[in-house]
Amino acid sequence: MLTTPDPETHVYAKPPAHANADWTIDQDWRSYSDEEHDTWDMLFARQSKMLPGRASEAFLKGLDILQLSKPGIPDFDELNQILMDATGWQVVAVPGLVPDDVFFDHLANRRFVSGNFIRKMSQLDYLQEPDIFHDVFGHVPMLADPRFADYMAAYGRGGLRALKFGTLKQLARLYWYTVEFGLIQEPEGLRIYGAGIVSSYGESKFALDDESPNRIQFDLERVLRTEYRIDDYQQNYFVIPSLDELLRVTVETDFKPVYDKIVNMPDIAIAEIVESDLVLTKGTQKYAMSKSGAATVI
Ligand code: HBI
Ligand code: FE
Repeated sequence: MLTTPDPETHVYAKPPAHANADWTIDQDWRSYSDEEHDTWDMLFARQSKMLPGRASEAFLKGLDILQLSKPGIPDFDELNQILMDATGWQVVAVPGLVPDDVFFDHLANRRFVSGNFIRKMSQLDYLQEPDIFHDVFGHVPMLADPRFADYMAAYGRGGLRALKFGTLKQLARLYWYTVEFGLIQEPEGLRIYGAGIVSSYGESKFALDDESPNRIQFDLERVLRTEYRIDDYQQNYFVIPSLDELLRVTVETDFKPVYDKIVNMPDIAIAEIVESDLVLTKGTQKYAMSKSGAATVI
């Protein structure tokens, strides 16, 4: 029996002893220390200060509806009362990363899994596993939007299908380039909505303002073929024109024919631009090149 997570995937082989069969655990809100609540407050203050004018309207509205500006780590029981009323979603605590099928099953049933731990003050900017700040501050505000709420549930159903088709690698890229690192074109300008961006101090500036990354119009086939990096700021961001359009090209689309079409097409490298791209900003890739020194496609 595995008692430590898989070193590659960080996932346990089966639910830890204190977890339920569906991998959920009690949030145990009362056990957070003052220092842990302070860490949340510090991160919350730092992010919420810079988000007006940067984060999408849906995200800012979600923060407000869910009353996330109340001090301290949110209590899921309270949060869920509001979230349930808004979109039928709830947040459930898990000990860390859960297996793909478990993750998708929760999403398909409108349960968003969140780590119940918070990062240490000494690691405010980088951590390998999603903590409660990333999961709740980053992801949950968008789940208060009815359109995004439908998108995420559909993603869960799509994930279960992708496991059967053997196309998880392709589908995971959709999650990456929308739910985690998506940009949206709003009437007032480009905005961030991806949880990986809105919960990151550095990337919430970089994704909108830096000259390095490419910003490319979202296209489903293109995104499903595009590799991504998990270790640093993205070199590409994909821009959706609206949440309605995201629903139209995903929830209302059968992915099977798309998978069949792209299965024999090559993957697209991280910073590569392809012929069919509608490029909104051609990036310099200066940031990525300064870090690696290696040849990078520009
Ligand atoms: N588990 N807790 C948690 N959070 C995730 O975001 C997550 C996961 N398990 C699997 C998983 N994500 C992947 O399947 C998707 O990103 C594709
Ligand atoms: Fe995430």
